[in-house]
Amino acid sequence: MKKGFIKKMISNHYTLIDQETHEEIIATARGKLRYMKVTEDSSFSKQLTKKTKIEQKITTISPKVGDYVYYDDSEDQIMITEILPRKNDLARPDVCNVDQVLLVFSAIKPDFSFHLLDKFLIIMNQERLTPVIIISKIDLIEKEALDLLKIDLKYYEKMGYEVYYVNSKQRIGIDVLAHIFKDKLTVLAGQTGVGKSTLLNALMPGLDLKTQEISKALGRGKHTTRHTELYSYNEGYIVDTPGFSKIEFVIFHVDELKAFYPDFEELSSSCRFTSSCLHLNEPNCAVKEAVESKDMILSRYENYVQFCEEVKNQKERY
Ligand SMILES: Nc1nc2c(ncn2[C@@H]2O[C@H](COP(=O)(O)OP(=O)(O)OP(=O)(O)O)[C@@H](O)[C@H]2O)c(=O)[nH]1
Ligand SMILES: [Mg+2]
Ligand SMILES: [Zn+2]
Repeated sequence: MKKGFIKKMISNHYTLIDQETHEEIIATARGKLRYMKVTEDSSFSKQLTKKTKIEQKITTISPKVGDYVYYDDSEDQIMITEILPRKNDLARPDVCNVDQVLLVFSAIKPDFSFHLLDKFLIIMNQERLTPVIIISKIDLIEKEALDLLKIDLKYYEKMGYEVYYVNSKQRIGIDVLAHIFKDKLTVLAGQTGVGKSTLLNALMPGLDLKTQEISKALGRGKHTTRHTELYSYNEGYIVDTPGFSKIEFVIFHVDELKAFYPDFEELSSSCRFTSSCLHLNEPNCAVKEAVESKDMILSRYENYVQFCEEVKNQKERY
């Protein structure tokens, strides 16, 4: 049995990269294939209920971009015979076995949002995906405003997240990015118009992906990226993704939320109610103390409080 990696898919035709020869092969798949899930993790922006999670465990699946598969080339038509277990599986973009997600934000147009960053980081932690933070359009923002943004983002760097600043139009800050893609499958994610496709074009001149000129009235781009395809880059693969206008996490209980805050988790051993503290109204809470002493940026905490409210309100609707 030969092993391949799915780079591209058009209806039932799969472009495989043979894992030994690195040759491209076109294969098909017979209906849906059996496969065992390694974890219960599923998706990224797909709406999930607890019920669909359970159902997914027993259903058969079709191969998709990012899959490692076994294939049979003994007949005229090359067939995919088995899908290897996926380490993760995204719905949008429709890829699996993702190694890292580039969270792309523009410094301005649309404005950078800590609310969106914190929400994204919850989802990344929940799905056990590794994020890298990219701030684009640094040429469009006032220097003072950029400096302030950098100071606040230092908080995230201290948490261990990598933050890069780019001006994709003039290819500034692009070369230092190249190494992060090596041997990895990287997905670009971010609001529409933040400059994901422009960044890819800057990394891979000649790729010539469609981008949209900023709509003057809205100050943001229109939806321009539509399909899923892996691009080979620096011994890895990159997926451009259509931007979203809204993204939501799926969390059912307030007490689940704090687990996706590594900085809160680290402090919680110093809270009076060590494991049960929700860092909301409890006395002697180390998280609240960190906000007061300015060791934690205020927005980080305020967004958390707001997300707790959202989870509570969502629960009341069921
Ligand atoms: N000045 C400047 N403009 C940029 C930069 N990056 C992107 N842009 C502009 O921002 C607009 C939107 O960029 P796109 O690359 O199409 O954005 P996108 O994130 O791919 O958008 P969707 O595909 O809709 O999700 C375009 O007009 C780009 O030229 C940058 O670093 N500096
Ligand atoms: Mg795009
Ligand atoms: Zn606490």
